[in-house]
Amino acid sequence: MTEAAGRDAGPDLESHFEATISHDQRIEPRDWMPEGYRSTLIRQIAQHAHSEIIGMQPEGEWITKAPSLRRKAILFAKVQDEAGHGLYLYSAAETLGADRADLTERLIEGRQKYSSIFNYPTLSYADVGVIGWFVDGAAICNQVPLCRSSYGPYARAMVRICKEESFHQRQGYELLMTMMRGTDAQREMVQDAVNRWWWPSLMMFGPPDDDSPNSARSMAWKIKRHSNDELRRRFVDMTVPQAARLGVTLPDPELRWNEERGHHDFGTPDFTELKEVISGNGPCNAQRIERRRAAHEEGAWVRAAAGAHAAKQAARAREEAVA
Ligand code: BYC
Repeated sequence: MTEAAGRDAGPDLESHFEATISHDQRIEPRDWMPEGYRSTLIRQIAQHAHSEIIGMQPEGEWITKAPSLRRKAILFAKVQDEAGHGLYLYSAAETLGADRADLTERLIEGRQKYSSIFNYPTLSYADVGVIGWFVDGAAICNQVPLCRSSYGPYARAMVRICKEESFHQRQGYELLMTMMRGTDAQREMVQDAVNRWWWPSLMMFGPPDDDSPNSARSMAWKIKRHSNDELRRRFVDMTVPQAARLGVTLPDPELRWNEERGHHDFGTPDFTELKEVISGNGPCNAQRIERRRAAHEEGAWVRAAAGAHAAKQAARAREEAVA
């Protein structure tokens, strides 16, 4: 627990916290915060960090199979960016007193979640493009408002992450545009990938608002700025014209423009499937966690070496201070 969070609240500290939130100012690690605020942030930031790290797997599988050196280099860079996002986010969680090794243990033991979307298989190279377009597109809808999240280190991490996510989305869309200009077989691959990823992408925004236990509290604290359903609607409105431009059909017979509302109407994702995937029963959950566990175990010597190096440096610094 951070020193600030551990202090007794007292009316001054609590009202200062409430005033900071209501004036749209930032809470910083040194500030007093309610324990629920701290634990909610750790939960959300850790889940987000885990999603970035697990999210390297579905696309990473295509690095060795990318069709050209250029596409390989692009995919390599994107997957590396995701590792970077995970690291910023773990650092943001550390400012709240979380321990990175403990968070990793929780992920591997299934005690902390990561995004449902990364439990679906990447069956063709078109999936790489559709992940960029849909998954990074959904991430942008969800995460741009998080740049105004009330917790400073999280909001600042989001600024950089969102810039990179925008770039990722455009690379996915450009890849798909190229495939759509290719052969019939390539166009079919793109449509097939769109069919498989559309509904899981809508599920990324979480359960519907009336079944979202954390939303009200998180929005009152301005950790979250918009509800799950609102962000899902924004994503649909943003994506439909892009699909038309690309020349693919989104697999939803209920999808149509509603003139009166000024938004698209669309079908309901299968939220029972979302619950199943979140509970560990998606198509790739076991494989994703197993691979993460193996990577963590194989990396033990690197962590030990880094720890020994840091201890040596600290000892040297102490000796120099005494001399
Ligand atoms: N998958 O009360 P709710 C990325 C959980 S990374 C799994 O609505 P909340 C990218 C939720 O945690 C994408 N779990 O929760 C990476 C809660 O469980 P607990 C990740 C989900 O927190 C690489 C329970 O269901 N993005 O974009 O208010 C390459 C009830 O839900 C999901 C973030 O993490 C789900 N889809 O709202 C490319 C963004 N949905 O913890 C791209 C930050 C819900 O109570 N996170 N759950 O046991 C958020 O904005 C919010 O945490 C969520 C959920 C909207 C995801």
